[in-house]
Amino acid sequence: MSSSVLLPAPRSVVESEGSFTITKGTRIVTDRPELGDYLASVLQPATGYELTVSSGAASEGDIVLEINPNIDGVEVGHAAEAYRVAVDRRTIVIDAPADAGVFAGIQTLRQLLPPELESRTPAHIDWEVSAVTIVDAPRFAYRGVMLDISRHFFGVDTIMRLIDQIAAFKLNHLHLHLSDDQGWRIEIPGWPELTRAGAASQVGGGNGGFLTTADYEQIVHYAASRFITVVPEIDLPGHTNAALVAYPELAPSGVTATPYHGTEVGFSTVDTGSERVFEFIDDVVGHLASITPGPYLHIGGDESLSTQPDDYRRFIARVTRITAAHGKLPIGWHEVGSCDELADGTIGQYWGYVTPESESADQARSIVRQGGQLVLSPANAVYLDIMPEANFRIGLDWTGSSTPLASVPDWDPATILPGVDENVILGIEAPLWTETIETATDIDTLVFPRVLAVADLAWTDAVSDVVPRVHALLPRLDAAGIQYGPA
Ligand code: TNX
Repeated sequence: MSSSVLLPAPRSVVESEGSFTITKGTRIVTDRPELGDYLASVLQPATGYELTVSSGAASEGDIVLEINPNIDGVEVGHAAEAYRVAVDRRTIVIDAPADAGVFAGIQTLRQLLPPELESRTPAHIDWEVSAVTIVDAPRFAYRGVMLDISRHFFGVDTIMRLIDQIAAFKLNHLHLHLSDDQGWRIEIPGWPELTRAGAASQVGGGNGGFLTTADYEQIVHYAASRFITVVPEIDLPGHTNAALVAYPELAPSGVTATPYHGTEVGFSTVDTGSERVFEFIDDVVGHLASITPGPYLHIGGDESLSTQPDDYRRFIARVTRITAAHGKLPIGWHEVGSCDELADGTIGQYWGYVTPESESADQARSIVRQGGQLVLSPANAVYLDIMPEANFRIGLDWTGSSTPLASVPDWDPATILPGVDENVILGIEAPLWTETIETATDIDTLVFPRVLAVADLAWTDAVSDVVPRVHALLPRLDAAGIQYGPA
């Protein structure tokens, strides 16, 4: 058997003689039943096998999943996700210091099997894995995708599908952009108009929608089962037209908001001088914090062009404190770095260009100077809503050109921002803004295959040959039924 394409590329791959074949008699042996059941569920549709998951002693013919504090062989970076996969003629053993690592190892095992594994219907082939030992760990702790469910609304099923798709490539954060000018998409107790008037429409004037608390909890729970942390965002103080439609009292005096179905930015702001606005924010942040197990809560802060700069800085200082008071680490788009009184540890999300322009790099450095880390989302490299080729049927091109697959990894996270060292870079996130995205197929088309290059860049130390490796994975995406865009 030829060696498999692995993406992200692992740290160390040592091939040896022979192979292991998964049959209907293969057992999954583990003390971690949830991980065992998960592996069985990954293998079931295409193999047709209902593999037994049991605990106790392993023997020849078994797939073993186990926690092992000492996997050695390579230096293991972010140890929580480090893992080893060892395949020989007798067994497949996936071991790791923590469950997240076992899960990552399961994703590697998937890619060691034929691409037909990803099909929903049985394929009558040999499920053979060549003998190999892989030891691996990620470069960055935060490897994310953002989905904007405000410009166009997407519900639980579409979001869970995206979770499964990205988990397969070891992405571990899903940022949900839950509010913007066009729609407020999350239920908040005590503020019913947010999801009545505020969620009634979307870009183009369609029906909109919102997540109930139960929907959100279902998403968070499903994401956790895939070792993905959900990062909720409420965009403030701009990008708030939908909230102002719902509660006119939150608007600056003299401003009357009306429902907005277009795609301009920068025209809305809450009244940053109103105590009622801070009560509102305390309720919103408090509720989101209470239903979000992950450590982060994103407060937006981008493109607040209708907020006076002094007001903006005071506002951001206070909102980061409110967020911290509810036990969450605030994240803000890099503009929050214009404030020099950020709550401790506030994280910045850099969305400037690969070659920084205007104040974007200074604002990012200000966040680092105040003790925060950065998530990197350079718009002309990893914005998934930017067209993959000129004049594409969907997507934007405000970055000045399209972003083909080859451009996605064509930058160095360690040097993109002069004066910002790798040790303050928490990770990389690829946002999908949805001004032009209306269906789950549109999501597939803009996310894939480019997100694979993001996943590789965020995990792998020495990125190389991403484009041919992505091409080699396309049969796997086909088998999974992913309607990917230009490769
Ligand atoms: C800029 S990126 C925005 C969004 C738009 C996006 C379109 C950022 C923090 N703000 O409001 O949807 O461009 O690419």
